[in-house]
Amino acid sequence: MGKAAYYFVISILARAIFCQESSRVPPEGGFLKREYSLSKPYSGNGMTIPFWDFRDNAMITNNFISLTTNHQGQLGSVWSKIPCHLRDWEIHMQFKIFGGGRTLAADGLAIWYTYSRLTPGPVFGSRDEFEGLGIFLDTYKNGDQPVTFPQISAMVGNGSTKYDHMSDGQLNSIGSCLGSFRNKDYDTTIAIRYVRQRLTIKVDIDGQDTWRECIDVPGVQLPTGYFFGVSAATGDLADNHHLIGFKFYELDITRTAEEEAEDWSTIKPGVFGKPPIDNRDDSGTGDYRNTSISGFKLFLIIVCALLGVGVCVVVGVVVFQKRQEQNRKRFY
Ligand SMILES: *[C@@H]1O[C@H](CO)[C@@H](O)[C@H](O)[C@H]1NC(C)=O
Ligand SMILES: [Ca+2]
Repeated sequence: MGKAAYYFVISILARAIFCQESSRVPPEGGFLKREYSLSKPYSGNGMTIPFWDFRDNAMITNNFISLTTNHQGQLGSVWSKIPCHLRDWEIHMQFKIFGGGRTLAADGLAIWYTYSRLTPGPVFGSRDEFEGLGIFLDTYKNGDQPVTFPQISAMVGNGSTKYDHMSDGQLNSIGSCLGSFRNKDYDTTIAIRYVRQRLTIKVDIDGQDTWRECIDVPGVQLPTGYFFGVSAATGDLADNHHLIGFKFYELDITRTAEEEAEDWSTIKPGVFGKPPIDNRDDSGTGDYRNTSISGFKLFLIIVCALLGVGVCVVVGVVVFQKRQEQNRKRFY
């Protein structure tokens, strides 16, 4: 068996034993919705993409959507045409951000779920004072926080709060983590899960094919009826910002009849009892700090490990017995 195949098998076994979720599979109970998704090939029918609009420097090629190229002062965006009326969803977005600068690059990419769409502006190529959710893959450190970059952060805007460039969004952030997603020669993917008003952001940026948690915030209020968008911008420094795929999954969540009857289209975007959650590692070692493992997760991991060991023991016993039987047969 080749080395690569060997590692592949080991990684599958490790995932099975520790119950890790592969980043390549759809979320459990997820149903892909084409009207909010983007997948290659893109240029099958000329310069349009079904269900999406794009503008400014955004360019469609066969295998990706280029939001900006590695040139100064660019911005580009794509926006879903149909407002989303689903309450629970998960998005897996595959992207590629790369350029000549090893560490110096700008500005980054944003993923939006907002009231307005197709409005260019200063926040990663899109408008400020937005209403809804913005998730920022920020590659340039404007502020002087003692941390390394790139950074992933999230903000819920109410239509009048501004994105604070001087603190790289920290002022109004609901969570952030560090993650080096630039200049990778493997796939980089981000997952955004919104279930029962809990926002969870996970990333697969290490080429491991597994998710790592970045942000997890309960009480995030987002109305239905907003639009999805992805935008990017360059400044004095530049980078290529490529969107490879955007898979939107509707999640089937059981609710009481009462909950079903609630009107979610009129909710004001905001976060309950918002303590800004800082998920970064300020000591600067490594570029990523996973959230500490919760008691329940630890319990699950132990159960899974025990199950894995149990399976091995059972297989071992069966093999041993078979051997014994064969030996016995040989002796008679
Ligand atoms: C939005 O939030 C800011 C800061 O919390 C507040 O000052 C402002 O009045 C809010 N605006 C709206 C329209 O709710
Ligand atoms: Ca920045």
